[in-house]
Amino acid sequence: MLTEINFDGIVGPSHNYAGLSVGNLASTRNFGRTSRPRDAALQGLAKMRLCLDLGLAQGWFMPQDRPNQAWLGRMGTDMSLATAELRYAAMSASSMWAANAATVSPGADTADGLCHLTPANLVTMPHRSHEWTGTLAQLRLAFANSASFAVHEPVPAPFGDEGAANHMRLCSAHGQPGLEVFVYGLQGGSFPARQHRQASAAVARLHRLPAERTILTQQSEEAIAAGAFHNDVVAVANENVLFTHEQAFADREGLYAELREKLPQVVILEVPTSAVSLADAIASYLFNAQLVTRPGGGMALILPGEAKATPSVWNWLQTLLSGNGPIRELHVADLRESMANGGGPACLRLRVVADPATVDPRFLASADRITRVEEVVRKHWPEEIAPDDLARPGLWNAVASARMRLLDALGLAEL
Ligand code: SUG
Repeated sequence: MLTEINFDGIVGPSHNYAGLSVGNLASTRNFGRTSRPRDAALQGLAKMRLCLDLGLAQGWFMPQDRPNQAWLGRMGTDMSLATAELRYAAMSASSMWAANAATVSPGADTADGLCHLTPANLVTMPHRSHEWTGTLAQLRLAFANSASFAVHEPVPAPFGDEGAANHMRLCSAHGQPGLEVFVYGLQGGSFPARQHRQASAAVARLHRLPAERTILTQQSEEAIAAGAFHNDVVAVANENVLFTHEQAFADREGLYAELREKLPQVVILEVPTSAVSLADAIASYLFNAQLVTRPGGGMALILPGEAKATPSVWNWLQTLLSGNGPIRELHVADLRESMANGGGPACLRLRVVADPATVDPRFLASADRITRVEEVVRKHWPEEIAPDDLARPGLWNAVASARMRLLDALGLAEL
């Protein structure tokens, strides 16, 4: 049966705060803090359990091999000789943010009926630019069924592609044909615009999307300049609902009109700046909630604790619930370790509409399998990583072997 499966990145054992993402305010502000990889991974797993309890289908991706020695080797260096900058990049656990793993177009949208996946090249940020090889390897395993899936290579540099974080799908129901909206950036004040228009257009072509159901729209410059380094920090879509900040898009009226014309049943829930400023939206990650449809109908928002702690946001959400609209429930997840690097609930997951029976079962989660992963994490993930630890060979080895324990537990050692 076709269903939306959320694949979360399991937080890797090298999770740390190296301040690597310019334009991502949390990453910059928390540079130098001591991280808690074990807690980070357990928080992510607890969110997956919450999603299962809500009746949703849940999958996962494995942490990547860190430090990435092969990548350093291609630059003629290694962990002992590399500059701190390269060492940090080689140790990053950033593949946890699976919304940046790939762009996904379900078979209902594509000309050949296959579900197409293109790994994001993530070329704008050095620490993320070497994720795609590990991502492609996992996509090729998880979605090896060629009667259902087509897995592409990433769009070539220099056209930056950040994957599903800059892509939204609107439809009447997950299994029905949808409108695919690609959000690119042109400018962001002093911050980089990471999603290139050419990359969005290339993914739409690779995925064989019909032009009349594909929309390319620009993210507003103010949003990027205020710290919305991806569109999914200021907007999220699910089925026929677009939940967005007033200042998310450069041409909001034009976009809304096109959506209404092409999908008359669209519901646009716009949060005005007068109720929630861009600064509060970005600090709370209100729009980085997972907006999901419960199996019995009705939508729920899975929000980070920071949304509850931000009065303007929490007040606005109470008004939303009392209004009898499509969003009926709020659930709050503690993701503070990921949030401190700018990664909320929606960053941690990649949505794939597919029949779970067509996916490699090693990438599908259940309550029991989550328990097994928690055991590995409790035993092998470092409790803390301070910035100086990143230069310690003992940590490099501990991180690589912790990951192997996880892969062994899930029968994925071939990765
Ligand atoms: O690319 N943070 C990630 C957060 C990604 C969030 N994803 C979505 N919005 N979909 C990023 O900026 C910080 C790593 C560090 O600073 O060490 C980082 O990469």
